[in-house]
Amino acid sequence: MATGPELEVYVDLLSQPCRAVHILLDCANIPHNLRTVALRRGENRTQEFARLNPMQKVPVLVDSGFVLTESDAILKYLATRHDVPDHWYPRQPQKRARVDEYTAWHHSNTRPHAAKVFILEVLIPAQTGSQVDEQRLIRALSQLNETLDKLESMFLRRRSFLCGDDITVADLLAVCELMQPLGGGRDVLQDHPQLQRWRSRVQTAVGEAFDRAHAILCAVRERHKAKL
Ligand SMILES: N[C@@H](CCC(=O)N[C@@H](CS)C(=O)NCC(=O)O)C(=O)O
Repeated sequence: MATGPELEVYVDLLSQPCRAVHILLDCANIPHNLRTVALRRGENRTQEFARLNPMQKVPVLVDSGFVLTESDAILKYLATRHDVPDHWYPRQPQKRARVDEYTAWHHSNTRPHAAKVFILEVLIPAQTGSQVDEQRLIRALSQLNETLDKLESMFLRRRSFLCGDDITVADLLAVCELMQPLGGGRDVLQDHPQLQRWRSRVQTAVGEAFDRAHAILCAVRERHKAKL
C-alpha cells in the first residue's frame, strides 16, 4: 500500500514565516503534508497543537516524529535534509555564514518592524473595531524605514540578493515580512527602488510559488480596501 510523505508542516499562510517555509517546500518540490492551523480561529490554542508546540505558534515541522519549531531552523533543516539546490543554504562555510548573519539579524529587525505596521493598520482595528493609532503607526514606519535603509546599505550592497548573487532562505524570510503590510494596502518598499528591484528578482526566482503563498494576504488586502 502506498504511503504519503512522512513530513508534516503546520502553517497559516497569513503568517509571514509560514509563507517563507511554504515557498521553499513548493520551489524545491519537497513532498509533504500541509496542515493548516487557522490562527484567527484559535486553532493554535488547542491542547493537541500545544502538545506539538508549547509556544502555540506556527510554523511547526514534524519529520517522522522529529518536531521542529522556528521558521529559521525549519528552512535550514529542509535545505540540509533534502536534496535542494545548494544556493538555498550553501554548504561553503563563508557563503553559509552570510545567510546565518542575515537570519540572526532578521528576527530583531525586519520581522518586528514590518510586522508592527501590519498589526497597527490591520490586526488591531480588525480585532477591536478601533481606529488606527496614527502616532504609533508613524513611529513604526520610521523604525521600519531605518531597517529598510540598512537592508539596502548593508545586505544588498551591489548584490542581487541579500546574501550574494543567488537566492537563499534569507531572501524568503525577508520578502515575506516585507509583503505583510500589503495586507493593509501599504507597499513599504514604495520609496526604496533598490529593494523593489530585489523583490522582483525574488519573485522571478521563485515563480508561481510566490503567488501561491501570498494568495491569502492578497485576499486580506481586497477585504481591507472594501472596508475603506
Ligand atoms: N520566531 C518564530 C515566530 C513564529 C510566530 O510568531 N508565529 C506567529 C504567526 S506569524 C504565531 O503563530 N502566532 C500565534 C500566537 O502567538 O498566538 C518563527 O520564525 O517561526
